[in-house]
This record gives sequence, C-alpha cells and structure tokens, in this order.
Amino acid sequence: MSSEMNNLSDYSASETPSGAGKKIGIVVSRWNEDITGALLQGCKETLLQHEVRPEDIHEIQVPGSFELPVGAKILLGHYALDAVICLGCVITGETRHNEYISNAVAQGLTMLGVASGTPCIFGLLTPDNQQQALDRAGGKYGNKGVEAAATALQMAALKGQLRKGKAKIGF
Ligand code: DLZ
Repeated sequence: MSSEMNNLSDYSASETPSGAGKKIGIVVSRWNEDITGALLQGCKETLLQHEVRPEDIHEIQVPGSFELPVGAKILLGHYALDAVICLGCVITGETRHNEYISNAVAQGLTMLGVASGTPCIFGLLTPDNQQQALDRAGGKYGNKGVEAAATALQMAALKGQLRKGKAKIGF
C-alpha cells in the first residue's frame, strides 16, 4: 500500500492496552534533533494517554542513532523496564553511512530484545530527505513516535499476560 494514501501511524487507541503500572524506557538520539524531538513528544503523549505514570517513564539521550542499542542496554541495566523505545532519524546522504547506521541499530535492537526478553522498539526513521522525515514526525503521515509507543504498550502487555499465566512456549 502506498504511503501517499495513509497516515502511517494510525493506530486504534481503544484497542491499545493500558500502560498503568508499566515501566517504559525511552532512548532518543540528538542527531536531527528537530525530528527526534517531535518523535519524542508524540511518543510521551501517547504513553501518558494510555495511563503510564510520568515517573515510570525513564528517558535518556544519546549522541546519534548508532548509540541507540547501547543506550537501551544502559537503561535496561538500571531499571526493571517492561519495554524500551528507541527514537532516531538517519537521513540518506552522499555516502552510505545511513545504511551502516540503520542496519547496526536494527541488528543491535533485535539482539538486545531477544537476549534480554524485554521488547526493544525500533523507532528509527530512515528517510531520503528532511521533508520525508518531517512528514513522519507529526506531519502528513502521522508520527512514528506515536506508533512506537503503541507498539511498546502492546508488547509490554503481552509480556505481562504470559508472565501471569505462566504460559509455556514450545514443548
Ligand atoms: C555520523 C552520523 C551521520 C553522518 N548521520 C547521522 C544521521 O543522519 N542520524 C543519526 O542519528 N546519526 C548520524 N550520525 C552519527 C552516528 O549515529 C554516531 O553518533 C556517530 O557515528 C558516532 O558513533
């Protein structure tokens, strides 16, 4: 489906689980701060709308997106989190730096999430230019920070349900 037709961050607020009692980490990159600041705002507003207490949101900044996985690991080492959301924006340039950074973030967060058992949410924009970034950071295609927050709440709820029910996965 073409992105031209959609607010890519549409989500069903009524179907999103409550975050009451959940502890959520946010790691935000300072590179492209105008964009990541807007992602952060959308993300926090969504968490608060879904009853996450302000004191249960633990936020740190890292210099660039490449540092997001280590930032997430630092947060996980300090707090018993139900999910950690990583927000960044890597804009395509004249060289292939964007590919190295984006791939490293994707792999780093995948590995950290699987190894720790705590959902690590990929809130990284990978646009070709500033306008595409703005469109996805509160512009015509919504706000990826909102989507990241909704994903974190769904994964945190899933983790909580399975813990309560002591469900077995596998044999
Ligand atoms: C170096 C760099 C470049 C060129 N571009 C971006 C970018 O578009 N978005 C981003 O988040 N970070 C960028 N960085 C910084 C790297 O993520 C990282 O902080 C440095 O390479 C130091 O490890």
